[in-house]
Amino acid sequence: MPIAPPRTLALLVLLATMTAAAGCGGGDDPEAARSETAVIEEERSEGNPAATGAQAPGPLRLVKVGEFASPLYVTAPRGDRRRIFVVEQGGRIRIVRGGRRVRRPFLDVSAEIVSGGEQGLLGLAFAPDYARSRRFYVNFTNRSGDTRIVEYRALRSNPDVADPQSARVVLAQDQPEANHNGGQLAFGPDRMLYIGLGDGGGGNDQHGERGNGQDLGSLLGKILRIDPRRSGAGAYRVPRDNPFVGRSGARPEVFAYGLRNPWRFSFDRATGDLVIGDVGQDEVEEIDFATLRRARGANFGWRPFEGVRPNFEDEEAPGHLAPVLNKKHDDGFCSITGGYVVRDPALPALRNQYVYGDFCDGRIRAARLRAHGASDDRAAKLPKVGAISSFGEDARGRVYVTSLDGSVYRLTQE
Ligand SMILES: [Ca+2]
Repeated sequence: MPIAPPRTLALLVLLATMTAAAGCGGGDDPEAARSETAVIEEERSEGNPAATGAQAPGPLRLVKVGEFASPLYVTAPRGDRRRIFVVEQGGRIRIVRGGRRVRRPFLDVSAEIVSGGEQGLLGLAFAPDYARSRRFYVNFTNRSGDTRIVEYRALRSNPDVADPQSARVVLAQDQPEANHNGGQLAFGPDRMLYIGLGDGGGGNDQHGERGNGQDLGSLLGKILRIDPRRSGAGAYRVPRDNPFVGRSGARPEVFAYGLRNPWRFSFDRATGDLVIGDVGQDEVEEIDFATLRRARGANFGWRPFEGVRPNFEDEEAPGHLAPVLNKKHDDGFCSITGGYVVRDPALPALRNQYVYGDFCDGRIRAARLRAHGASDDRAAKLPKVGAISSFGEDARGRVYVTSLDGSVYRLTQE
């Protein structure tokens, strides 16, 4: 790895190499996922047990889902209540169905990527119409270390297997350094694909005239918004209502800017609000929060600001939004891992709160987020998890946490 600034996700490299590949469980289940319509009805029928007169919920717990090789994400297609998909940094996506891992990986791109440190298979998102189209998207660093967003389709004949022949590169972005690749992919409530890209790496956003974060002409240091479907000769479409469409010198794909390394971001499944965990440099880790409307075209401040700390005294970040949470390295934080606003009715102790973590701190934290700040920020009453690499949500809104050491847990309260 070339220049690795201290205390970033570069820490992952050590752990990644230490993590042995996990053994395989059996238990393939021939039953396919149920239809989206049936699922939504079922979901509505599940109330909060406390509100429906059931027994008061017990303490929060972590239930182990399984052991994986450097897991760093969990997600599921909309409406698929039976399966979760676990992303392994080395290039495999594993399915867990009904608590059991499906033996064969859903996808294996390990031969096409470079992995370790902040590189590897970093993100996965299923298209909103996945049940019909079987389209999904991955974000990885290819063998040259450059970012690729690639579309695949699951086999029509087997919903547990992706068709390697269906690969189609949607977006390519060169990476000047091995670190700060971003990695998150997520479809927003508007059914558009949002892509997180770091500032290009090195220290102090050193590439470009004034760095990349504040440069609207670069895709680096941004969250992008595209419709990833092919359009004529184009590999994707730029939505006409993107904030910088038509602005001279700006890339029309840009949705929000001024980001250092937005490793994980999410949309609140109830409100559509955008929450970003932007990894800090030497002093401050930050959580950014905005309604989707406010986030459109927003400047999140990097590199002039690291959290609320001025990083370049002579530079400005016009109109930038300050983070709602600033976590200092002096307090044991080193690399923030953005999470989810919990909407799982079976988690009353955390419901409507944002759960997140930090790679070094190791505690699962919770806070209530509002546009101008956060409250009740605290460590949740849960065991510590080493090397928190990500959080995830399944189709029911159940929340997961992944440790780069191998474990994947689901948060429960029973
Ligand atoms: Ca910021």
